[in-house]
Amino acid sequence: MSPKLTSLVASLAGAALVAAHGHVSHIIVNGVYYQNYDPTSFPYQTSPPTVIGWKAEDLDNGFVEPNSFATGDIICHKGGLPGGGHATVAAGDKINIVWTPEWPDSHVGPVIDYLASCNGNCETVTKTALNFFKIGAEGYDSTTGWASDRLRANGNSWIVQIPSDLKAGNYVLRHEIIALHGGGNLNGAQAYPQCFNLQVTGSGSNLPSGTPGTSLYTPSSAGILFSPYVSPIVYPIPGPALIAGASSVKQSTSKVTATNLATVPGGSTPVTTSSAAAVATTTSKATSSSTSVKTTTPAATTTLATTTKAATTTPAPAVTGAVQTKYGQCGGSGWTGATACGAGSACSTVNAWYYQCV
Ligand SMILES: [Cu+2]
Repeated sequence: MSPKLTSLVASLAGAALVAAHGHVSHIIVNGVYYQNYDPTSFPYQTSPPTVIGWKAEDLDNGFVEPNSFATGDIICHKGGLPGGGHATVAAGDKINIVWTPEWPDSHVGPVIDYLASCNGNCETVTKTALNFFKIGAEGYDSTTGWASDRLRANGNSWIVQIPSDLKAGNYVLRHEIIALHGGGNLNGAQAYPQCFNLQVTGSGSNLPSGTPGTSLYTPSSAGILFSPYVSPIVYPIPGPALIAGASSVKQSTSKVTATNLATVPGGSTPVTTSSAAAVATTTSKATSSSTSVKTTTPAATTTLATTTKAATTTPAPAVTGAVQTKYGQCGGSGWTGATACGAGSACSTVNAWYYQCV
């Protein structure tokens, strides 16, 4: 191609490398809302809430690059550390995973879900000891497009189902979008892994074997080194095979009827707030007719947690006065984090969803 076109492509690729987009805001299990770790605001808080989501150092809502796929960062995002609590779900339950801010339509790619047994409490697990098995994977469909398109169309959220025959125990749910807009180049794909601690109940006995997070993908894996701009699109979803018996889940959204805090190991029943308050905190669309949301209220709604953290936590608004670091996000649709940039950088509009300190 001409030198001019080459430099245009190079600058577009450069923009794609720094433009980064999103994290999971919360999950909904049988109508109950659980807040996730917010990488863009919790680091600025002196005592952030205890949540089921793993702590991660993606202040810029960023991604893990393929050159890091053999490092611990790919397991549960950059600098990932276990969440301080967990949510309880039953085998067979569907979990609605809700992303924010709005996932950009340019960031096309697969949506993949894994579980890994913690062999004990997930809150204290060593992430490199986790072996992940794939319970859901969607890539490209010639009729409906990319899984990321379907996620966007589904209220920016995704439904995953816990296998109904899964052995009871503690598991890390690893949910991931891989954005392929730069995937035609080596190290151009972007992985956005998000992890949550779950206590799964039930009478099943299935515990599939798994793969360490650092062995899921390489920079040149089929489906990682992949251009989404070449027709026809025949996309191989990367990573290990789906477990036996995994079924595709019809996407839908979930209505929030209550909010729970994370349960800490050995802890008491978490606080359940009133339905009205819970509904006010979510942007989820109403339940579609195909969703089977149990209407039972979580047990012991009047029992307050005895931990002091539980008593003082509320979903945190953006910290006013927070200053974003260079190359971090400073605005865009849905953005609730810092809008000021530190000395030496200024907030620049990349697109409607993403302003960046440059
Ligand atoms: Cu991005």
